[in-house]
Amino acid sequence: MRTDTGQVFRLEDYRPSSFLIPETDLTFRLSPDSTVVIAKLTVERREDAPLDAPLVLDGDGLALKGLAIDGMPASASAFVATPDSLSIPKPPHARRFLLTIETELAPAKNEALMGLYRSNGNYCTQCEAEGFRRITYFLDRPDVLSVYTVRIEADRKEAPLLLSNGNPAEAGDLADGRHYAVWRDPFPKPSYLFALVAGDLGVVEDEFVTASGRTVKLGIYVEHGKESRAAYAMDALKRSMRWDEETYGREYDLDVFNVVAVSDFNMGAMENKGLNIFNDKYVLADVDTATDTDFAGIEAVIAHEYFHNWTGNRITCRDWFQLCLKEGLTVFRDHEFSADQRSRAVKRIAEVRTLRAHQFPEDQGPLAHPVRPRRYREINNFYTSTVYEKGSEVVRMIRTILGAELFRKGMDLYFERHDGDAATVEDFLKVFEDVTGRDLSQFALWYHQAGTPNLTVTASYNKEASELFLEIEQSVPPTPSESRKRLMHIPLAFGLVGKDGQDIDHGHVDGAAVENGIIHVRKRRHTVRFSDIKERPALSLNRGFSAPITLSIEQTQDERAFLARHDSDPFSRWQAFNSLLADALMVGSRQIRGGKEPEFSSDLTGLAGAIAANEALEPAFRALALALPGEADIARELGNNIDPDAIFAAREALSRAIAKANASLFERLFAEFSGGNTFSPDAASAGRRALRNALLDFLSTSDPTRAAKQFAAANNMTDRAAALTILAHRHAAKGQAEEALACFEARYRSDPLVLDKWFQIQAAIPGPQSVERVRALMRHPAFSISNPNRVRSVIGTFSTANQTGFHRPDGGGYMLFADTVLEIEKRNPQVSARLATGLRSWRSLEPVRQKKAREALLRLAAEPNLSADLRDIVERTLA
Ligand code: B3K
Ligand code: ZN
Repeated sequence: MRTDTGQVFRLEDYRPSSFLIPETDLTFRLSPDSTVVIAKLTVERREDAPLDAPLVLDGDGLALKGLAIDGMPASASAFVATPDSLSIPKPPHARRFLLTIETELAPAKNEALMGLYRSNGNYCTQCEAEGFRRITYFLDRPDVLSVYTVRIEADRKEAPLLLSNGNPAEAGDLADGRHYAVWRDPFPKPSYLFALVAGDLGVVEDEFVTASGRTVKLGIYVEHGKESRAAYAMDALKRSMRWDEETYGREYDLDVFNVVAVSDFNMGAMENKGLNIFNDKYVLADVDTATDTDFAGIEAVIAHEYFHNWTGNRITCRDWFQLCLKEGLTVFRDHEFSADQRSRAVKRIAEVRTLRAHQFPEDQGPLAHPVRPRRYREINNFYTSTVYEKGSEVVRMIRTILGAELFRKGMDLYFERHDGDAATVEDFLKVFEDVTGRDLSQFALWYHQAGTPNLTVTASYNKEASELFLEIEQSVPPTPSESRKRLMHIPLAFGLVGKDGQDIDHGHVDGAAVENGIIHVRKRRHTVRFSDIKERPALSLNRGFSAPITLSIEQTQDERAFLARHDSDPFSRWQAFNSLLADALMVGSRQIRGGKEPEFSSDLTGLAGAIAANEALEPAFRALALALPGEADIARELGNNIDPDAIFAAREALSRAIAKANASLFERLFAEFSGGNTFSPDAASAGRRALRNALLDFLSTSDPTRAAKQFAAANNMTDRAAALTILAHRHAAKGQAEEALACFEARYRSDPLVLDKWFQIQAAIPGPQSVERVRALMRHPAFSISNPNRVRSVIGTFSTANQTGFHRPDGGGYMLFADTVLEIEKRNPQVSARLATGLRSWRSLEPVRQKKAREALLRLAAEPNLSADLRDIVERTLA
């Protein structure tokens, strides 16, 4: 494990490398405990680099076994090798020379899951961001692009399958039951995109004919016996390939495209050129084992990694500060893909919910950073919601500002101009400036400035003059190390909704640039005057969530209820109702803290019923609308002095109130949406299941019998898991929950991926007992502290989705959390650091919990020899 050196990397320190490696030739002699890697690197001095420039290659925990320069063994005085670097102070003067480097690895002992490691007896790799240096010494930086030839040798029995990037070139037998395969990737790529897989896996094969008529062989590799569970992923892959051709004119470029599913993986998946490696959670699905959310997740991640082939691989990043260049853009592309495949409105609402749940607290807490950070200590800690999700929102705003046509023109220019490059955010913005002639420098602040901007809007209507005035004021709150903020360009989509629910045509406007239904806020204050407005309209602002901001606006409950019923923009319609629910919950939680019973208006509970019953709305939308804001959402809205128990109680009370007010309606709708139809994972069917399960949750607040029935009769995992969650969380009659949990466990005992749902459901059971419950789950035979999926299911769920348990006032949750983080830290720093972000909002807690949370953080900080990953998170969280 690399411990912290305290080194800070700065964007302004970027310098091109003095040396390049145009060709990389790797040989792997695989064995679990001593794999030999022979790297033949063609090194080239950059034309403008000085002759006396030393060559310093990156390493991480490496053991050098041999070094030759131009075929001659290097003398001991010619180089300095440490586990973390290989320096050649006086490299040959020739422009090009050949380095032959031999290293030896023990993949079976690699628990960090970076570099070459073992998962379920198979060999696999993960190199982004800096894992390649755990395989061999290299210029392990994304602006050094190389053409790779990879030869893999392994025992034929242990590893009949040998895969790497690019196209297969050669294969054959060797002595002693071993065999080999050679792969060649003609596209120059950075080392982080290198991949190798060797092992014994089943495969699902298919073909895709590209728009220009080339046939691509597709393969998805999974554990033997799970092939049928890869069918949906294959279908999603083919749809992604077609979509990228149709939407962006991007064709796939190799003869083969392989996806491998592994069970030990630090994140979701990895876009290695031609050989994507996936967490099996994002590949395996069928009716019996996967929920609708799982199916949607697989579709999105398959698409995301595939889309990286152009946005990430063909055009990569100059340095890791530019991470959003590939990630934000590729998230935007996968969001649009899912919107096209499913319901655009529902997808947009789901995106915003995710952004608010993850990115907003990041932006508003100690770990806030710009979409393009300027400094980092550990790059692994910057694969954040800000880089990904806010990064995607920024690209979306570019499209909103430019319009779809010019956006596409800019993207075409980006691909044309930068194919084969390691590019920057400036390069990306420049293509849009060039196709439009616009100056995007103010807009570029979205990349450079952290923090969630706020717009305060005040409306006044003058009936005599038929005029509506909007006063708009922008502010960007200070964030760590950025106290002064500059004014941003915020595209605010809006509508004025008349009494009949129709948008009012706002012909005459002055005060700020208003075009195509968008107010372009660029100054601190704007006054927008609409004339010829005959009646006071309802204001629908930030339609479609056109900008990732918070809005402060005085709006009556009636006005919001009106928008919830009539707004033509589905996002704003959802938003209007959701904000009514959030307000009610905030008031309710204050009442509870004041020792009162919370009260909810019949207007609100009635509106919930009206939405549930509105057949003009798609079921998935109705389900989303009925989902109460989460406990963490309410905490974020409240901002400080948070008491999670009060929020929880308010939420429970509102659930009961809505259920009670709509009992017979919900019962009728529940029956209407029940039906023994055969399962299909399509979005419309999933929407119907979502609505029915939302209704079931309400109905179960008084009587969990229906949930028990559904659990027993379910013909798909969505309904089964929903029923089990209700039984376990809603204090079902004694024994009912235990019985269902035992039944689920027995059924899926041998399938850890499915058992994760069982872990998650239990780790999220609210209440003070959950600390002990989670400790017990961690002793379950199926739990493993070295498997990231298990860790995320148990301790990850506990710390992010169990507010009352994790934030137990005596600090018991934090103690368990700190113990576990340290336990994982010894094996896998990346996972421990990610987990540790679960305490980032500690300052917004009420004083008693705040003190306990701080103690847990201080305990982590006091630990000697922390990894760079964890120390970085802990120190920034405490700062
Ligand atoms: N690019 C990878 C993420 C790698 C994370 C390294 N710590 C997956 C993705 O975003 O597609
Ligand atoms: Zn990505």
